[in-house]
Amino acid sequence: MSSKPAGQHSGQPAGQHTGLGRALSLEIVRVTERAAVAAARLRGRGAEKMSDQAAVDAMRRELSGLAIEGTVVIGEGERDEAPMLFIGEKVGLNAGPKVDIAVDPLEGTTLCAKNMPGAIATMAMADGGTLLHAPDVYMEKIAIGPGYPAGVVDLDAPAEENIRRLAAAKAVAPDQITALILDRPRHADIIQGVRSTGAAVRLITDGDVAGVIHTASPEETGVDMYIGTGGAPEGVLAAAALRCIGGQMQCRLILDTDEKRERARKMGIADPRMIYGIEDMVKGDCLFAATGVTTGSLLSGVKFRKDNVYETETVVMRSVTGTVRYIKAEHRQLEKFHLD
Ligand code: VTB
Repeated sequence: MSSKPAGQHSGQPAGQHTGLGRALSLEIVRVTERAAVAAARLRGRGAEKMSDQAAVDAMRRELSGLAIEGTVVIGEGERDEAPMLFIGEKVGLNAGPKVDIAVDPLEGTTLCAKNMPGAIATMAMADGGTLLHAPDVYMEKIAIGPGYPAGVVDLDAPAEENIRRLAAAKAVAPDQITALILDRPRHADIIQGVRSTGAAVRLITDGDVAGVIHTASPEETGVDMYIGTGGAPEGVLAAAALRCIGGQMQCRLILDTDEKRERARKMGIADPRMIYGIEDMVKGDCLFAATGVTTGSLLSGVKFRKDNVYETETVVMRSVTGTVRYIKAEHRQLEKFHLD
């Protein structure tokens, strides 16, 4: 694992060794913007399924117009359970670079339904065949930001040990460290372990893609570590973001039944106990984008202004250069959103 964006290690001129041209980073911004606006229209309606569906439809419509030969590898589910953006679905104009696509059109459906902070529309795009095909199961995760020597934290070490190691590497006392954790009963031991060192816990109800991204800029977010078990698809998306901005991540799929192990095997996972680093989940160059649906600590949510202008905020990243852009957009041609 490295603490520098992967693309910067390649020694090749930016953008020349990958099908992921610069222009595509603006294209994927459009994709997450559309999904975010569609979902945001349904914020606070208690309508998880409807807002997710609206985001899926919008994302799919926009993806279908891109000059790519795309394959969804992280999507809404298996072909038989998801009519759209299912794993294996081909998207794009079937012209242009072969790419793998990971989508979470509405990450934090509950956050959107309850109009709570932190719902995002997100996707990653990578060179064809380079993204981990992860089944939709749980995944253990630990992530820290850039600038630390490799191996500071260890997925198999107790949480208290990881806090102490990170504090030592940061040259601060453990009580200066904050760990972000999904608020779930399954995390009681981790929360207790972190607090036993004097470190702080910040709890979130949903949204661990953004949670992991928080570790990349601890000065701004106040978050040094992400730890706990969340969805595997969200893990791959978060890994794509860290591949662009740096940091370390270790993950392991929870394949605790024969059925899950078999499903994983069919997706090409030979070792069910494997610990994945960022480069194991995202093997080549990638782009990552997320647009705020509800305002959170990473991004502002969609604003529907009185003067018929919609505002969005998107973060878009490229691994080739490690560039991170925050794009605030004002949309005036509203037909493009296909809202009723
Ligand atoms: C996380 C979180 C998601 O699912 O992955 C979580 O990032 C894990 O699942 O926003 P449980 O809710 O079953 O604990 C979400 O909360 C929803 O997809």
